[in-house]
Amino acid sequence: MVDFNVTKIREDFPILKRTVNGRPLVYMDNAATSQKPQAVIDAIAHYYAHTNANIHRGVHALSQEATEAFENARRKVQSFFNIQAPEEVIFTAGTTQGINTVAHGYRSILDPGDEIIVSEAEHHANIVPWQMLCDLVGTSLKVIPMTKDGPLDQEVYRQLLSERTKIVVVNHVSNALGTINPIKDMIDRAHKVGAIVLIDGAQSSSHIPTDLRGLDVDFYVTSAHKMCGPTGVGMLYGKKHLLEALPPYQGGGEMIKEVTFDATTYAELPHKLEAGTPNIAGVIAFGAAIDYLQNIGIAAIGRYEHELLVYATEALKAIPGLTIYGDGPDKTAVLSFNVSGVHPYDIGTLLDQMGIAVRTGHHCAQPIMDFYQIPGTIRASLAFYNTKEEIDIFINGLKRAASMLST
Ligand code: C6P
Repeated sequence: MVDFNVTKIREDFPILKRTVNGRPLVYMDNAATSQKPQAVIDAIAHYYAHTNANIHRGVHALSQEATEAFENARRKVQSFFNIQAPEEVIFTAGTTQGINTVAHGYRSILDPGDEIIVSEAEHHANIVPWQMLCDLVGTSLKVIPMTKDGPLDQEVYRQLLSERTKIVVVNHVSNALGTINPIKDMIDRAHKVGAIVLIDGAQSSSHIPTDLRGLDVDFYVTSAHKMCGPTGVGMLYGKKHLLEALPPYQGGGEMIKEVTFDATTYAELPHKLEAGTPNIAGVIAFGAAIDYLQNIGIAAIGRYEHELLVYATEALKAIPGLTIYGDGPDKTAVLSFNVSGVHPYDIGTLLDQMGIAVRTGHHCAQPIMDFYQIPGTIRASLAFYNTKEEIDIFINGLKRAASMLST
């Protein structure tokens, strides 16, 4: 194994000490949400115990301290993703809200006949908002198909791109399969026809170093809770001129310059797109999560998780009747599979009785399931605090579950 002190890292996560159904917890549902280190839990408690006040509003000390902590988190996100200016970081409730903010804004920017390209391997959060936009505006959705082991068909992508293409939306990593898309190349190609690109980074931002300036991407969205941060917080990055042109998704407090009954003018970025009181404690804890991840290093995390992936893949392939979906060469540590003749839900339930947490079903990515003509899969998604020993427990548990269900 690479030099990675997983024993020490595990001590940072209180939940990993608990038992489930009388067994030590083996948590392999990290693509759904990651666990939280003590530093993140402490950041939330510290905020409410010492700093709680509304931000950007008060002259009093608490409000100023809370504002400073909140804006400090924005600078941490900016630096983590190599973003040019702090006002290009918009705090949201998560990836879903980030995508909806952009899709809603483009209602008044696109024209009927314009085209939006999505991929067949998207999470529903990166399909439905664009369908809603198309229904309203009369734009059409073009779909990049998948190939057998998960990668998108880049040849078809090239053919779909034209001067009618206005937006390309694609994930960096598929949540259901773990497939890593060649986003730099896809962004460059889209730019050649004058289209803008939104990348869904929900499944990549804590596994792959992400340099948004280097990628030259137009919009990028992710969720804090996939990055050891709290739920209900996320970030939308946009190039400044694109965010400035984007009509606000929500109206309300703090996003205005002046309100009269004749007309309202909007505040400068980022406030224009952050209506209402935000999740202040959550954003501050997102900053703590970024500090935590940066301290370990995303590149080191990626290398360690890749070793876990190789180890687990080899063990899974030795199980008779087991099919792995998305077994391509470029992937994160997500293992999506089925055991012949057994329903994924039944396996998931038996694994849970052994203290092993995996996700079963369509993973909010039904087009991927349709592609493979299956109702769902069992998905084990690993993180940097998982171990080879846990993989052994999972594989043994899986073999037991499969034999119990097939007799
Ligand atoms: N995927 C999973 O188990 P939110 O819920 O807004 O934080 O993230 C939505 C989302 C968008 N895009 C991708 C690629 C995602 O993986 C997710 C969330 C979880 O796969 C929960 S459905």
